[in-house]
Amino acid sequence: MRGIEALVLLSTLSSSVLAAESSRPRGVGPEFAKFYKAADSFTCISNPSIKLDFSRVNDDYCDCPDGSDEPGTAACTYLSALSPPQPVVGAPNTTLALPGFYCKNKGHIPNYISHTYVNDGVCDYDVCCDGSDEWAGVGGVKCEDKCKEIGKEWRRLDEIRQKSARSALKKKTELVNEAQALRAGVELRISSLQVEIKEQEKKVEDLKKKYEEVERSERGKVVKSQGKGSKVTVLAGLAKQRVEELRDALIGLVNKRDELRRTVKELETILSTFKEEYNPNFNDEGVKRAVKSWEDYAAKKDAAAEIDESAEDRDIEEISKPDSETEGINWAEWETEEESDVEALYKFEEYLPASLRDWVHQKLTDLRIMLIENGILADNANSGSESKVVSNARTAYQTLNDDLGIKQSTVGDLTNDLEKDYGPDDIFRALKDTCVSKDSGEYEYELCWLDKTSQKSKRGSGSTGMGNFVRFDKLYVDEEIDAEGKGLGTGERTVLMYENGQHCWNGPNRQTTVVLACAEKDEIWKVVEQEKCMYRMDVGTPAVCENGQRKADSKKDEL
Ligand code: MAN
Repeated sequence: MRGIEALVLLSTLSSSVLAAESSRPRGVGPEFAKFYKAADSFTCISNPSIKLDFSRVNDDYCDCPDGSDEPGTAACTYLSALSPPQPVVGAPNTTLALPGFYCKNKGHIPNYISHTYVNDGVCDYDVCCDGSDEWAGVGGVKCEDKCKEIGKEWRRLDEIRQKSARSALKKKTELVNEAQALRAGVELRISSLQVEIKEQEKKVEDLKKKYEEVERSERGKVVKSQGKGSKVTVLAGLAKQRVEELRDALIGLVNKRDELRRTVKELETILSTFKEEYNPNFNDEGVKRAVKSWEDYAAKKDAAAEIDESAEDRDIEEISKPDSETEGINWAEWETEEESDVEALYKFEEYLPASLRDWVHQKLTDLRIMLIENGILADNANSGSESKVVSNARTAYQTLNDDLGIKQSTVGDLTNDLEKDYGPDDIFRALKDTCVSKDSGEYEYELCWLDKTSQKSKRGSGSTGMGNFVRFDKLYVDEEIDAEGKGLGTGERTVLMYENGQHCWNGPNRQTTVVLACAEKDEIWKVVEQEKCMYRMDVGTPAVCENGQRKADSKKDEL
C-alpha cells in the first residue's frame, strides 16, 4: 500500500462506520463471521494470544501476524505471497488467516480477491463484479456494480458449459460401456478358444498316435518292387502302347490317302474338261499327245474301277477304332496289379488263425524294424518316396497341430491384453487404434490412443515418430481454459507417456507427454516442443471426464 493512499484510507476509516455498515466487518466472508462477533475486542485468528480493541479491525494498520485484523484493507498484504517481499523485522513466520477480501457479488457468485488488489485503483470485475474491492475510491476510481450483467452472461455461458459437460459425461459413459463390451468379447473369445483347445488337444494326440503307428507299420513293410505285377502284366502294358502307336500311324496314312484321292480327282476333272474343250483343228502335236495320254489313262482307270475297295476301307476303319469301342483286346484284363513274389510270401499270415495273426504280424514288424535299425535291411522311410498313407497321416496331424498352436498363442495374447492397463474403467480400450490429428505450424501432428504419436511435415518430408505409448501417469497443471472450454485448467491431470520415438539428431529419442482434460470430443488442443524433441500435447477427451467435475474458469476464479 502506497503512503498517500494509506493516509487517505486512514482518514475515511472509523470503527463505528464499519460496525454500522454490516453485521460483519468489510471483507469478511460468512464462514469467518464468528471471529468478528464480539463487539468490544478482537482476537487474532491464528494467534489467540493477541487481543485487540475492536476499533483496530480494518483501521488500515496491520496488527495480527496472520492479517486477520485487516479483512477489508490491503494493510497486511506484505504477508501475502503476492506482495513484494518485505519481512517486518522480528515478525513471526505466519500465513494469512483469510483467503482474501470477500466480495459479496450480489446477483452473481461471491468470491475472494487477494488483499493486494483491494483499493489499488483498478476495478477487478473478473473477480469482484460488484466493485467492492475499490470501496475507498483511490485516485477517484469508482467501480460501479456490474454483477447483474456479468452474472447474466456468466449464467448463459455456464449453461453452455453444463450442457457440454453433460454431453461429455454421456460420451464417457458410452465409452465405458463400449470398453466393457470389448472386454467381455475378449473374455468370451478366450473361453470358447479354451474349449476348442481342449477338444483339439485330444484330436491332435490321436492323430499323432495314428501317424506314428502308420509310419511304424509302413517302415515294417517290405519294400515294394518299382514296377507293378508280373512279366505278363508288363508285356501287356508294352503291347498296348505299341498297338496304340501303330493305330495312330494307320489313321495318319488313311488321312493322307484321302487327301491324295481328292487331288487326283481334281486333276482328272481338269484333264477331262481339257479333252472336251480343246480345238483339234489346231495342228498342235503336243496337245494331241497329251489328249491321247489322257484317253489311255482314262481307259485303264475304268478297267481298275471294277476292283471294289470298299471292303478294305471298312477293315481299315474298324482297325482304327480304339479297343474299347470294338471287340478288340480287353487290356484291363491284363493290367491287374499283381503282388510281387516277395509280397506273396508275406501273405502267409492270412493262413494263420485270427488269434495268432496279430501277434505274428506285430512280431514280424518288430523284427523288420530291428533289422532296419541295425542296418541289415533298407529303410522304407529313407527310400526317398514316402508312402501316401504316411504323408496323409502326417499332414492331418501337422495341420491340426499347427492350428492348435495358433489357438494357444491367440489365447496367450488375449490374456495378456486383459491384464494390460487401459486406464480407469478400462476406458481406453474403447479408444485404442483410433487417432486424432492437428494442423500446427509447419507440421501435422497425430495422436493414436495407446499406440504412437507422430509429426508430419507439410513440406512433405514424411512422418516422424514422436514416441510409442508406454504408460499412464499424472501431472499437476495450472493452465487457462478458453471461452470454448478448451484447455487443461488447474489440477492433477491424466497423462499418457509416449517414448522411444525417432532419434533426434544431436539429441534424445523423441518423446511426447500427452496431457488430458475433459472435453466433449477427442481433440488435440495444443502441441509444444518444450525441449528439443520433447513434445507436450494438450488433448481433450470425454474419457477423462468426471462426475460433478467443474473446470476452473481461470486462475483468479479459484481464489
Ligand atoms: C525435426 C522436427 C523438430 C525437431 C528437429 C530436431 O525438424 O522433429 O520438431 O526439433 O527435427 O532436429
